[in-house]
Amino acid sequence: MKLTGAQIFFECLKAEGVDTIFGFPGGAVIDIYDEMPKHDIRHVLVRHEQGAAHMADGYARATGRVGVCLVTSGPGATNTVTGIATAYMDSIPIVIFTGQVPTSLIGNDAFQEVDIIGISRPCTKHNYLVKDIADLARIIREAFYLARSGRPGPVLVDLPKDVINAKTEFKYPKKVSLPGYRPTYEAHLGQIKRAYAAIAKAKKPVIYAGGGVIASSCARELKRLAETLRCPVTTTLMGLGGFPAPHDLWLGMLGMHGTFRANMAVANTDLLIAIGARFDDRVTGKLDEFAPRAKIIHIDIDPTSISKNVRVDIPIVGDCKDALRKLLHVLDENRLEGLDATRKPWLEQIQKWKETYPLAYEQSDHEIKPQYVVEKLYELSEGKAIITTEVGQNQMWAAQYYHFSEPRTLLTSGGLGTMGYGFPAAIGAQIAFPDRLVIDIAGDGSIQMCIQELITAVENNLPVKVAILNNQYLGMVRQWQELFYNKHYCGTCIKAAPDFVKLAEAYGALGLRATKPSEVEAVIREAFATPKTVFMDFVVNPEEGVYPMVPAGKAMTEMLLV
Ligand SMILES: Cc1ncc(C[n+]2csc(CCOP(=O)(O)OP(=O)(O)O)c2C)c(N)n1
Repeated sequence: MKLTGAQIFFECLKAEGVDTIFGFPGGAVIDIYDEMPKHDIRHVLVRHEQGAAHMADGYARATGRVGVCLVTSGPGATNTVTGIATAYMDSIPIVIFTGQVPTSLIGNDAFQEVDIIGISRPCTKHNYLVKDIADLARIIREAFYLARSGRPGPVLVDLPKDVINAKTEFKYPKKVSLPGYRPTYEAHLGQIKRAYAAIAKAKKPVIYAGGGVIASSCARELKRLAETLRCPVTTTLMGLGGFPAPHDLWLGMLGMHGTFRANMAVANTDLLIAIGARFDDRVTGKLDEFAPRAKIIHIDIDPTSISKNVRVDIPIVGDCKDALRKLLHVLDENRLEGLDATRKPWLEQIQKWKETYPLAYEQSDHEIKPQYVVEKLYELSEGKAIITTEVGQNQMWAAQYYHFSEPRTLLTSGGLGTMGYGFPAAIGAQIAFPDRLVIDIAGDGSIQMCIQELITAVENNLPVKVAILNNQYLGMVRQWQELFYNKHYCGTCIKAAPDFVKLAEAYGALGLRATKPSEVEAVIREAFATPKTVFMDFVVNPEEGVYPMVPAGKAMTEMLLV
């Protein structure tokens, strides 16, 4: 029996095990929407297509599965671009379906026509324009395969209206054949042995882990490696949760707002073991002075990321989990004796750095410190929440003061740094895990960027909590202006703001406010106890800064500490 393109679309999604689509309709996809009620799939109607992309992304980060969104052509498609680029920079698997004008009108400046293939090319792992219904099932199969395999990423499929309405026999391809695309999963044993030899010689090793550890689900192997080697571990923002924060080998995050001891450890290490991390500038600072004394081992599934920013001595291309398992196997067979004694001076040095400059802030009893709010969120959620963040100071305080212990519990826009990401991502995560506590730690600027999704949360009865660290500034930019632009605060004061409590109420959510430190705990407790969407407006000290801070382009040892 022949099926329409719209029917085939749903059969393919079923074959891929998709249970949820985040979407927004329009003329170009109306036939897909017409077909939708006949299928057992949850559609979450967003209020802006950027929200759909971020929700699919949040769903993907929280679950490890592919997130899916569906939007119309033209403005529907362009509205997703920020969300696509966000997923691309952090290697998150999503598939974006966009409607397109009929193939006969492509290139005619037709109504709501846009070249989304051209627009999205630099920020997708791959994209497809389906020109013939005969290709539809194969392309959807490939799109999901590409999104989740190798280094994951967003894949866009553009669906012209005539293709959606055409008919053909449906057959879902069993296999994907993409000559030239063969991700290397298996780490080379010869390189693993070279890594072992370097490890055996090292006196001051450091493990630097990134988002690849989360993507390849190898947190357990990472912990075993650190413990076997008595080797301290730091992670990037994307790697938080990949190593348990309470662990005695934990250094904290490194980089621009990393801990003093993590940055000092990297500056002084003789062997840096990079695992699924990409040496981005927020981590390295001034490249010449990054880990200047270290041999570098780099494990990564993406060969193009090796020696891209920093010269690597021992490259290991492959899945992090496979590489770590092999390395652990070699270590089991060739035990390094006397490690406790060998590591002692190094671990003592690190302990000294920790004691000299611990992560700290000045407490106050009359104004709320944003760090205090994050600490309280951590304490009262017992560290068990899924945290999403917006971008800015709020994001860094969340990274510093919510001590992540499990993978996939921090969803944050690391690479692109997208304000407006956190709230829709929290919605995506809450849809995936209705019974978990999901909290968006937000700035008063960022929350306004996708605030329209409040009604999506309310409509779907999602108990998402939003903790707004309301400092009446675009705080992170204000901090740069304070430190590097002579306190010339231009364009960063956002005192003109909505009343977030009334706004929450207007949408049918609960709004709560705390203006004094003594009110913080009660607000959080009430929010957690309320099975609805809640906005918590914490009126915090407007002048608080995020420290430590390495000025952009400086060496990681040049930290400003207060
Ligand atoms: C979409 C977008 N626009 C601009 C920026 C630049 N930017 C980075 S942090 C920041 C300030 C964020 O302010 P707010 O959300 O209030 O958070 P705070 O830093 O005060 O915690 C800005 C404007 C960005 N990251 N994303």
